[in-house]
Amino acid sequence: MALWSEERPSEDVHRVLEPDGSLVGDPPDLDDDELRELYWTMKLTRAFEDRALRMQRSGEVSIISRCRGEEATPLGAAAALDPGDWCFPLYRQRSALVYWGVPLDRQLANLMGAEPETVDEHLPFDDRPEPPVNFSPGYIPLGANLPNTVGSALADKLNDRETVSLTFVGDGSTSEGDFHDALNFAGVFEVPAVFVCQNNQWAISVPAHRQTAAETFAQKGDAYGVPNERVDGNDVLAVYQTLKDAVDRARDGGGPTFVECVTYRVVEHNTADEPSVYRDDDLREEWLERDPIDRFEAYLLAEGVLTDDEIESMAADIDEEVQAAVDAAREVPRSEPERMFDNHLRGESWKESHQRAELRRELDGENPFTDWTGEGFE
Ligand SMILES: Cc1ncc(C[n+]2csc(CCOP(=O)(O)OP(=O)(O)O)c2C)c(N)n1
Ligand SMILES: [Mg+2]
Repeated sequence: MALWSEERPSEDVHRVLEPDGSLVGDPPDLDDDELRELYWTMKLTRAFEDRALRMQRSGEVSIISRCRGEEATPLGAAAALDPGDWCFPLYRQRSALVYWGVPLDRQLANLMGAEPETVDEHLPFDDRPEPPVNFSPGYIPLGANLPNTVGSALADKLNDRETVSLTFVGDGSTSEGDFHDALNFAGVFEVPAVFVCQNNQWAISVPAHRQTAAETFAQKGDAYGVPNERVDGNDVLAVYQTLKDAVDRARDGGGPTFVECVTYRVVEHNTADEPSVYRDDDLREEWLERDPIDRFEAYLLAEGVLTDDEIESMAADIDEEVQAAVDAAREVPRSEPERMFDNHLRGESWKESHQRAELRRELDGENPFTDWTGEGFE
């Protein structure tokens, strides 16, 4: 039987902090400022995403997939990178972007439907630094990022560059062919790539135990000769520690690593999803007790790295930063709704013509459901 039955998460993971914040392993070598930065990043990411969710509910943001409750995984992984490295995120790794300084206003303008060129024009990097890690745009087609990451790593290897390419894959996306192609190629050619499986135990409505009959996702690396690890994905110190080793090894010519970070999707898949339709809340309640921010906060307070007063003043600064991003993003013009039909395949299928006609009617103030004329539908 799979290790994570639907009922209980597996405990077979590398961990530095227990869910209550007590230390169970040797912590990584990070100074107080670095620890505070990790904490700040998780808090800022959560506040930003919660605000974006509210903006989605009021119609300003079209859709968002939050990493709420999973922040430690993308963050711990991204923090292991060095300036000049490459990161290929999906749609649920916001804490990685926040850590490396991808500006919140630009991220929000993107969620609000502004096109990249418009964002560049209205929120340029003129008087602020560009992120020192190279981020690809977020990938939506599942698995497509993985061969691209291997290509990036191979290019660096062939050019004798000491840069590392790091990417993410969801538990569900390990069922894509691209995942297997990428790990196989990475293993054979020993490229400097690091693959992080953000196992949040759900692929929309499909639970992990229906996704694979393997005992762990990590062991999939064995089939390709890729060293693999399994980590508590809600323990930012354990994630960082494991990924730092993997990134350092890749940089030193040691080849790729596959790391499974076990976490849980405590929220909806995205704002078009309603999880109560396909799962009950019992397990979610348990995972809320393992929250990555609460755990890290308890540790930092106990170690004297943070005080309650500092946490309070951070919260005020975070509110201000998020509000400033909202104000700036609201100034960026949205793209024309019909732009969504551009750059699709070659030409336009009848489905797209139909949808375009429907959209036009809606923009003209008609209700496409009740005022259907059949016009534009050949
Ligand atoms: C190739 C492809 N097939 C299907 C989809 C639709 N889709 C979007 S997210 C998703 C589930 C992905 O689950 P997982 O890989 O576990 O990532 P998570 O959303 O849980 O982070 C699906 C099926 C897609 N975006 N791309
Ligand atoms: Mg998943």
